[in-house]
Amino acid sequence: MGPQGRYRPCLLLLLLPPLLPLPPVRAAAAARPNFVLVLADDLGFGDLGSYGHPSSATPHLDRLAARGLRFTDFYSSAAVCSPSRAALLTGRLPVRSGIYPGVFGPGSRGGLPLAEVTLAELLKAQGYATAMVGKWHLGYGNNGSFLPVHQGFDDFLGVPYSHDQGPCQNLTCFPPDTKCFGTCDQGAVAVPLLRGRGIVQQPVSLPGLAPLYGRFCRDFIARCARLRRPFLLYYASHHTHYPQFASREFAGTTRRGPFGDALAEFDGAVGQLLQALQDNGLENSTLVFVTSDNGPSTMRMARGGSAGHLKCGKGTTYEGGMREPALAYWPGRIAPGSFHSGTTPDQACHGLTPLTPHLPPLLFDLEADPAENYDLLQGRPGPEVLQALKDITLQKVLLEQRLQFGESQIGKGQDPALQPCCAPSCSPKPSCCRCSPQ
Ligand code: CSN
Ligand code: MG
Repeated sequence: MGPQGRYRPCLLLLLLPPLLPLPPVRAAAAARPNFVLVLADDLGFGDLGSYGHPSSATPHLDRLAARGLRFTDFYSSAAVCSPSRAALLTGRLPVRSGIYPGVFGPGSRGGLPLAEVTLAELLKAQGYATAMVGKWHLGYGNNGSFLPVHQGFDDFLGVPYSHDQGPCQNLTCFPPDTKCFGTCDQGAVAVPLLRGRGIVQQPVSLPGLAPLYGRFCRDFIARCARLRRPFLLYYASHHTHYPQFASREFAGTTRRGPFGDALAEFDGAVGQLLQALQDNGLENSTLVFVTSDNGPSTMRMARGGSAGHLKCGKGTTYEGGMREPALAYWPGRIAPGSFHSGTTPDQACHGLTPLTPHLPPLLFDLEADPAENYDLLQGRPGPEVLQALKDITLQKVLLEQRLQFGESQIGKGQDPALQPCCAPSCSPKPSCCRCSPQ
């Protein structure tokens, strides 16, 4: 169906173990499985080898797909980052928690309200160890008051928002010395790397991130295994958001250029996570779930990803903006090889085309026309199409009557003084907020 009024499966429900009779020993182990939730950034439906991309090299993800469950119509809850992530962690529609319109910036006053119950808080209450690495993008607040450590995560190593939300023109994105493409946001402080609530690098060394995250995750998994503690590990990669970057190990190694190198580093990181699970004997007691926050940035052309045959991408509610690659892997629980069914930019999502609200909505038959090329309401729609439109419109009205909008957190606006700064009293800001890595 069309851009508005869609109902999406809640990831929380998917995370519940299927109710199968199990022998007693395995039942005990599976009673509190570990969860590794891997979220890519702006990765498109058509970017992985296992989703049909002809030149991507994604062997680790493709192995997950072959040995696990590959979703063919899994949806994110929003076409951009912050609202999608809010929904992923709370199971609630983004408008309920106030994560609209758009995304958080470096000095945003708002954040995911602390009263929201996150997946991490739920599992922590069940005795789980919880950790997050990577991109948060649910608010920084006053001195980090909205960070993951206030939302149920015991530990956090990562970046509070997108890595293009600070100047990047002199940063190295691909070692040894290829600079980042473009200038990113020059009016903001340099993008920091945080541990807990503290700033450990500003600017962050982008090529150093995946190796740092890898070490953090290996240590965390090994520690949980040693303590026999079930865990939630949320790995929110910066790949494949612009500007693309990768460590020395992946720079210049692929057939898809900068995008391909970043994607390869993401794939390699997933491979390392699986290796760590295997090394600690946890593969059969861990659900690994991989998806993306929203569709590819088609405005960046070859430096953004690909939605495959789906229409448009990030920032739009066409299929390319919200239908995501998604893989679930749990040996012994999920049968291998299962799938869940199901580039030039299109004019409708060209950078110069203004975003268009559609009222009445567009109506597509996504089984017959997943590319959303043929609006069923154009021409002379038959009675069953008109009835479908009526039903959907009614459902939308009913939903909106029940739906309580949270106060807009992003609408609270920005205060430059709230931007994270490793030298809080320095001047002039934002350029003085720079400290060497410790
Ligand atoms: S997003 O990308 O954070 O992955 O959604 O880096 O919508 O204005 C989106 N935006 C900066 C971004 C700005 C981003 C916006
Ligand atoms: Mg994103």
